[in-house]
Amino acid sequence: MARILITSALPYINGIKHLGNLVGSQLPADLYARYQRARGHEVLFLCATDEHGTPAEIAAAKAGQPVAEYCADMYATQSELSEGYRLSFDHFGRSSSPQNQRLTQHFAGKLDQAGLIEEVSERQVYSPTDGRFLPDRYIEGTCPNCGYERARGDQCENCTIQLNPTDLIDPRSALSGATDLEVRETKHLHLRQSAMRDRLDQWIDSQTGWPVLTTSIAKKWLHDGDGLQDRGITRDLDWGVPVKKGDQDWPGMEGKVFYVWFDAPIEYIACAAEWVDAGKGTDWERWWRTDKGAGDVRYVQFMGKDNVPFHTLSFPATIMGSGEPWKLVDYIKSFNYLNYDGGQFSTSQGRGIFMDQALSILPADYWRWWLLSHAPENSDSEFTWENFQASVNKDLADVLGNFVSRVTKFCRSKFGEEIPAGGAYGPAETAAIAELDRRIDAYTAHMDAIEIRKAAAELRAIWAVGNEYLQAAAPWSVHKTDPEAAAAIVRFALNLIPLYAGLSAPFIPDAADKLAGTMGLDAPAWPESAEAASTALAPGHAFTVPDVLFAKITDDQRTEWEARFAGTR
Ligand code: B3M
Ligand code: ZN
Repeated sequence: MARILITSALPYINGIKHLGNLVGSQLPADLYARYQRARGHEVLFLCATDEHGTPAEIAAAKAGQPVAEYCADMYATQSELSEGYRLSFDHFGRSSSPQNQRLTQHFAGKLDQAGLIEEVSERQVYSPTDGRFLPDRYIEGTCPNCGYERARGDQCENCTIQLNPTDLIDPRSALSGATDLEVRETKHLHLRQSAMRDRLDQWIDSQTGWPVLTTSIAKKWLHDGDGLQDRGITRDLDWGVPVKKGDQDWPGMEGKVFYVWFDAPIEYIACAAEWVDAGKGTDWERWWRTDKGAGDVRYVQFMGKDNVPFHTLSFPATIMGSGEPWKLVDYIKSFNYLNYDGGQFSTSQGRGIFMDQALSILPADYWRWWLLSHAPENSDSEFTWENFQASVNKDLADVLGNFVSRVTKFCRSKFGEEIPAGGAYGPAETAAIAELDRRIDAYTAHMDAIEIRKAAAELRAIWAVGNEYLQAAAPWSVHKTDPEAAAAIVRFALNLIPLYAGLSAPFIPDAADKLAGTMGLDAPAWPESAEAASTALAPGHAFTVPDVLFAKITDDQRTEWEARFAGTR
């Protein structure tokens, strides 16, 4: 039995995530966690909300709530949605937790002791009216390039030019409208990543089998231009982890917090501590400290491509730089983007379909199946309603659903609701078993390699074997002349249902539970082999005919949803 630590990139707190976010990290991480648990391995699967930074402050201000209250509410919403999609986190934590605060300050102290932190003086815009320094996007003014009056200190939304706050004409505070802004000197901490460049380079070179997408992004940041830059890890904000070295104050850093990208990955570790403090586990260091048992842990991370630099360079720099034996990631699975109907999903523009909306029209399995079987692994992929309808109707309803319905109903009508006896299996069953075993091997190999689309295609093919077998064996005709032979066919086909439940559970957990329940079993279980599965349910074993497993999506529904989700939220 192996031990596998799995983390998904932490969803940002500033609103409900769209399906592109879901398929880029949390959903594939869940697939992998469910699969590895099913194979009997010990898994710790962690995720959390990423709660600090300017976007959280802005979202709270928009909602008219204090930021802590906003985050607590949004955390509750996101937790509920995670459950709705059956994301099987062992713990869903919060980066604003006391555990993360302590660990973040601990890492900063260690990095400082190692000489990897530099205090740098910067000139920044200060607003006496607001009593604070203003981050770039809190400053508004007229764009020097196009004259747009609501340009932000980092960029003009109208003409897209990149700006510095001091470029703006008539700058004012976006918080209060105050115009008495001044430029003041302020100190910030920089992490000397450049000093760790060689170590990071060697570490990345020593990793074998990482996806090209992951390695190419990491290498680009290491070697392009001036190479790996030192980076500011503090901000002048109220909301965040206060800057301290361990539990000591940091002179000159009063009132400042760590940059959100400094504390967010540390939450992967803190989340394990939260898991223990919530009474769900007993020893988190066993997963995170190589000197305390984590030496044999395999750590796998899931994320969208935009997050790769932070996970291949910044977070490893924090870990290595601490000089302490924390566990480094072993494999990073990264994703391209999912587009929506000819454009991009956009949180800020409310474009696309969001997690709550999707669940309000169809059960989680429909979305899980489509998203995972179209995961943007090797290139961006696109959600269209037509494709979604076709894949739900074909794969789920026609192939899997129809097989189950046909065989259970036929059995009920001819032999009653129990596995019929009948004669021995013959060449048709032997051939089906051989094909299934070959395909199960391929499926398993793809799942081990986290090749999600290939795994989904193989699973679909495994379902199709049942359909094709049934079609060719035609128990409904055979029954007219040879009921014994028909009974054997039905016995074989019914035995495929628990096999399908076990293999499908990582993709479509609710349907898998239902299939297992239908066949009188407690839960889906990973099959030993198709051969063993084919005789697992003995004659006389009772089952029930399930009601519709997957309802087809009608053209009317498709058109209605297409229109409903075409605009902005
Ligand atoms: N919160 C992803 C994002 O919202 C970011 C991931 C943090 S992982 C430590 O874009
Ligand atoms: Zn402009």
